[in-house]
Amino acid sequence: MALSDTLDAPADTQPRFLRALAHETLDRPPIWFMRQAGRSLPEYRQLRTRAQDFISFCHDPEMAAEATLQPMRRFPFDAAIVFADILLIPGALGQRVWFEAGEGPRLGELPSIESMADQVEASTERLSAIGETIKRVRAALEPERALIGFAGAPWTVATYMIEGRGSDRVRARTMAFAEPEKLDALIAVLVDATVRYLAMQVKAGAQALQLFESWAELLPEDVFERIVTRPHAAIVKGLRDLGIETPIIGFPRGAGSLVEEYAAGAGVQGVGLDVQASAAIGRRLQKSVTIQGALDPLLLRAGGEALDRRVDQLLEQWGGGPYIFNLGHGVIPDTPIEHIARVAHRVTGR
Ligand code: 1CP
Repeated sequence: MALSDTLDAPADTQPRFLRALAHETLDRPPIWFMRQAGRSLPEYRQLRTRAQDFISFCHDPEMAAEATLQPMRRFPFDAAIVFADILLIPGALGQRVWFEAGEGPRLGELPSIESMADQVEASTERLSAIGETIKRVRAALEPERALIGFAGAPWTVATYMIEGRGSDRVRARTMAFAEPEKLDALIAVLVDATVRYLAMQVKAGAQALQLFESWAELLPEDVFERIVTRPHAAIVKGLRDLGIETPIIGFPRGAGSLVEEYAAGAGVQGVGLDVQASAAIGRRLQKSVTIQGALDPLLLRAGGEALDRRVDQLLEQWGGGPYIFNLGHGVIPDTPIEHIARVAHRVTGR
């Protein structure tokens, strides 16, 4: 093929998912689900028994690539998300991280900011297995399906580092007021580590990136601006300064009406909406960004006619603009697989 053919290649040979992120309105939106890998799939639970623990699973490219691909074999999703976890960065910065069976993540004592700042460069090296996973998945995935890399957003990752576990985040939110300099310094280290980690993922083959800000709720406007919007903008700028033009989705879950300020300030191309986002707020955002969301995972689990009606409603209310069909949070572990397949079929016709 002549080079001119490549240059003239029509934009619609791009994966549907990337076209939507480039702010195109399509005949049907692309679809993927947060937490689509693992959890609800029996083949995942089977694979999981082979790993010593969850963290080792994430650092094993063969197993992690398999877990990434499992939902792609079952469902007509337009994008895969690399199998990893937002808590790998704290581990790579020298904080102990482990998972208590049946309970969730646990983190050891928070290292000093200085010691973590010293380990930023090494942290990316310690996460190189995730790059290897990305290479394997990209080689195995059909070209019309995109591969998403991700990281936890600094504030959300900081909440786990400060609290030592999943929690109501009262200590972390108190720190935002009582020790703002300390929290800002921790977030600055995380911004730096995250830029390098995401750049490594892009180099390995990630075609889009998502920042999971799972705990953007309950923050006053000025604090939200300081610890959510600004660090996201710093990550976007850090990547752009490295010459990386990969589209980025920010998902500030629980931001409520502040999602509009977020979309205006973070510099992201896509904004993930949670289950509470109104049709109107989504339509306003679509003028400047691609929106993603926002089916309730509980409704996905419940199924039935109410699920079909809500899928149709989402397609109707947002399908006329740049839109990626997704959940408003992750797939719940005991969600019937038939419900996932049913929604994917309703959206894609496949
Ligand atoms: O034993 C197991 O199988 C562990 C379950 C599990 C899985 C499959 C955890 C533990 N993490 C993951 C993978 C994971 N985590 C992915 C992979 C790709 C996919 O989406 O399919 C992703 C994107 C994440 C991101 C993640 N981890 C978030 C952000 C999204 C969200 O759900 O809000 C968060 C908050 C975590 C922390 C975490 N990891 C695991 C658990 C149980 C938790 C939540 C802890 C809590 O309740 O606070």
